[in-house]
Amino acid sequence: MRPKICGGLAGVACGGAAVAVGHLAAMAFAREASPVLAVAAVVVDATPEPVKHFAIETFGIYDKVVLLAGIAVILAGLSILVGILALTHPVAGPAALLAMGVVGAAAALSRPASEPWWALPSVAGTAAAMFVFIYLYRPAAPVSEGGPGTTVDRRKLLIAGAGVGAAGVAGGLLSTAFTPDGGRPQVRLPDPASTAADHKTFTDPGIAPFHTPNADFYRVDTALTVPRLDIADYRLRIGGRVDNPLEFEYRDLLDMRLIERDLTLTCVSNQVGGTLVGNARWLGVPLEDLLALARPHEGADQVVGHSADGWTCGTPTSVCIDGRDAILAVAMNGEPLPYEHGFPVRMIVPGLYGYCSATKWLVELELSTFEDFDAYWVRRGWAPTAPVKVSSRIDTPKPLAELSAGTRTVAGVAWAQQRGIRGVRVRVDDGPWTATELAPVMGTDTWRQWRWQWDATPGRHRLEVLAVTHDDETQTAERKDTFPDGSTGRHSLVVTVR
Ligand SMILES: Nc1nc2c(c(=O)[nH]1)N[C@H]1C(S)=C(S)[C@@H](COP(=O)(O)O)O[C@H]1N2
Ligand SMILES: [Mo]
Repeated sequence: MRPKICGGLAGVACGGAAVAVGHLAAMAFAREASPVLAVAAVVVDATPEPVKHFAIETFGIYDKVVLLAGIAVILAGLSILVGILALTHPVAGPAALLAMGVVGAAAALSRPASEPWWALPSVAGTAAAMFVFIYLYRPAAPVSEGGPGTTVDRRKLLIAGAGVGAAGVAGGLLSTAFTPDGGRPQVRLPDPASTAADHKTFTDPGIAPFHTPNADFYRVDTALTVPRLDIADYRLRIGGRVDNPLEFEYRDLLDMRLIERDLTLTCVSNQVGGTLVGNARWLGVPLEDLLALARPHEGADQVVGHSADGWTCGTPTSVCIDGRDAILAVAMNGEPLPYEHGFPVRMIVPGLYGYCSATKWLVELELSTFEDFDAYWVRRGWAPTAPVKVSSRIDTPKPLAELSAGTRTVAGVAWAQQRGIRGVRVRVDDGPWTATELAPVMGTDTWRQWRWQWDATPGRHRLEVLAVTHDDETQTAERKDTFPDGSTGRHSLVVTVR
């Protein structure tokens, strides 16, 4: 093997040791203290809004995987360069490793929930990498190149490679095996004081089911690792501008009046025809009950939700107490909240997009004002609050599908939380609008399934849908981007009939 290749590989072994050992050490305390995850979290928070917007729209739910893969590629590239450089300038190795350690520690310490000892995993990673460096790099025989240089022994490179690989695998296995369950398997859900009515729903193939199964429910958040809170030491604080600050344990919340409701949650980043929307049956404590106990001050017009990972969300106090089913949810579709969807407690407010209403892993409600506090996405230019816009989607047929001529089902869902869907219309090739059949849904806060039997004739056809709300808003055709308060425009697609 050529010396430079050896140098590059040795660099990767040192960088890999730093990452693997740093991550492994973090497993013992707090996963968020892992140097790679902390750096990635800092990148997420520091990314300019247009880039983040692009990432969510391009990679959707895979945005985090793409980010971590990007960081891995950059790290590997730098490690190779430093590894080669260290052959002629040995001091470059320890200097780069030290810099890596400082960056990792600083990133971990900068996280909102950090503790001073969150620097330790980075220190451990750097120490391990230094050890690998000293093991691998030996001063070269003076005859070889002239100046002071180093060489890397191939046999040691193999040993170090195997060692780092094993540490990496062990870290991976350990982090899976030691992921705490937070007591979720032991949760027994109480019966609700009142439950949403059951009604007939459409089950035509291809249409979104009325209740989105938890496993299929979209996930949007800034968390690189899903927080795992433990119900044993869970506390919900209600404070800020209130007469009566409160603290609840998880059990206290389950003992309060619980209501169960079908509510459709929508992301402001959902594009026309997009999938960042889902409907679930949520069980939770009415927010008005909690706020009545805490007694907000006059003028405290914003409820700030704080997540365990430091994310924040601002909701108008008025919508939390205006009689709508705004809740702190503890269960989703009959199960304790899944970890990804905010276990043990999250907020759900019908009618507002998730970024300004749906804090997951909720640990504090702080009564504040819109004047005093900008929540996470508001600081990045999104609207201080945003009601969900009327939307409709064609689920079947799929875009560019090939169908045979005859009677074909065109179907999908439409939503306008808090106002409700009165009608859904479709048209073919800019022809006349036709009313569709609607599933019999009570209430205004869920999406409504619609379907229409189409007499499909051969050729290429464009299908288009629009919804009308109970308060008579007809969905506009005007296309508007999701930033800063949600998209508008009508979903349409082209199919070929044979
Ligand atoms: N803690 C926390 N809660 C959060 C977010 C987040 O990034 N962190 N994202 C919000 C956004 S933008 C949306 S659309 C909803 C999505 O909820 P879901 O992932 O359960 O579908 O959660 C909201 N709650
Ligand atoms: Mo969102």
